[in-house]
Amino acid sequence: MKEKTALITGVTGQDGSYLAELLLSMDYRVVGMVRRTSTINFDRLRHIQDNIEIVQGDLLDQSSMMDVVSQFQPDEVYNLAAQSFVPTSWQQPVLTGEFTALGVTRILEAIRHVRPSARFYQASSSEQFGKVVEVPQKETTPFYPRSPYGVAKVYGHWITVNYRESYDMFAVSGILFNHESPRRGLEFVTHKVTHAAARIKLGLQDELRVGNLDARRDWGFAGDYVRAMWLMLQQDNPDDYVIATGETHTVQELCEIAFARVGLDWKQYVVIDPRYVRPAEVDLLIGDPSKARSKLNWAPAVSFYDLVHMMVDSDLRELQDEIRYGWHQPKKSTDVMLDKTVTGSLVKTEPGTQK
Ligand code: NAP
Ligand code: G4F
Repeated sequence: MKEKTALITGVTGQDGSYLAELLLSMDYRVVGMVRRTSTINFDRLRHIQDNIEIVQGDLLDQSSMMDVVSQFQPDEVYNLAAQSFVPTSWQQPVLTGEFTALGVTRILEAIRHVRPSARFYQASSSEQFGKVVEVPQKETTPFYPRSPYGVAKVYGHWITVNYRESYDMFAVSGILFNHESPRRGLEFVTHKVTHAAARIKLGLQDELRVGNLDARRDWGFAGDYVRAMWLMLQQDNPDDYVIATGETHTVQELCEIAFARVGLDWKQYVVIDPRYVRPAEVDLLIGDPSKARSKLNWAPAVSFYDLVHMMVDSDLRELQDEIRYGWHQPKKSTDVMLDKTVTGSLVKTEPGTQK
């Protein structure tokens, strides 16, 4: 008999898979909530799929949330499910609000009515800081979101605080800065760049089209960040924490390191494509993780440089396997597929001259 049961929404995502691994290693009973899809999307869970229990549910559907919580009576609930890609939030702002904002209230309501003793983790985001009013950003920095996604996450954050204060629930928000891994979706800039560098090295692609090379992010490794989620639920009192490395890097630096890893000069391959420039940009994110360091005893183990190398190496290995085993169409990202439909002029970058 396992001592604790954890319910993870968004278990098929990047963080869900790392968190499930971590909890299994600590002998939890792990229940993953998945929504119905027309094809199976358990790629990130393949190595642990026999050790977790899967249940169907959807953040859009209140009764499914109630049923899942009632059936499994979890001790800990990690709400990682969301529409998590910022550009999509301008194309689908209402759906983003339904998943990423109201979805949080639905799961909090399910816990309040069915299992009020469960400890709840909400996946808040550094996107909430948006057009930053303080550098570095910490727990007390005011929010100024810059996308429908950021706005939805601010709602999710405050509804979590509100349920904690209104109903005395153990509900916390982790304000996590960008975290990446070889399991990151291919549309996010880190994986887009490392995958393209590997594809170009192998002759599968000629160029990489990106948006704003000057944007700065505080990038860490997802495996380190899920440990912080778990630590937040083990404290005596519920509280919110910034999780970050405390370092910031530009998208251009990301390109330099990734292409250098495969022996290429990024300037020869990277093209600025206005289609990837956002209607409102978050220019600079850098977190101050002091509170997490002192109260949770948490610190990241993987540096930005090692993270980029880890991702490039993994992409190269995977693509080489795909070629070796005769998959004549190695994996392409959505962006590479979409690039075919681009119209309008494209500008080759000159370092330092991009917008
Ligand atoms: P991800 O890879 O995009 O995973 C999102 C997960 O949510 C997937 O499992 C997805 O299921 C699920 N989902 C989406 N809509 C759903 C719905 N209506 N009902 C049930 N499940 C649904 O995201 P991630 O990078 O792991 O991030 C995890 C969470 O942390 C997200 O809430 C994200 O917004 C937040 N966050 C991420 C970062 C970061 O840098 N990674 C930073 C701060 C906060 P499918 O597989 O079916 O699509
Ligand atoms: O990798 P990104 O798409 O991540 P973004 O927008 O920072 O959001 C991620 O981190 C958040 C935490 O801060 C999460 F809450 C959220 O769910 C998600 O995981 O873009 C990073 C930066 C942006 O400034 C973007 O404008 O890279 C810039 N960028 C430049 N060219 C690009 C591209 N981003 C993408 N996705 N694709 C490009 O071609």
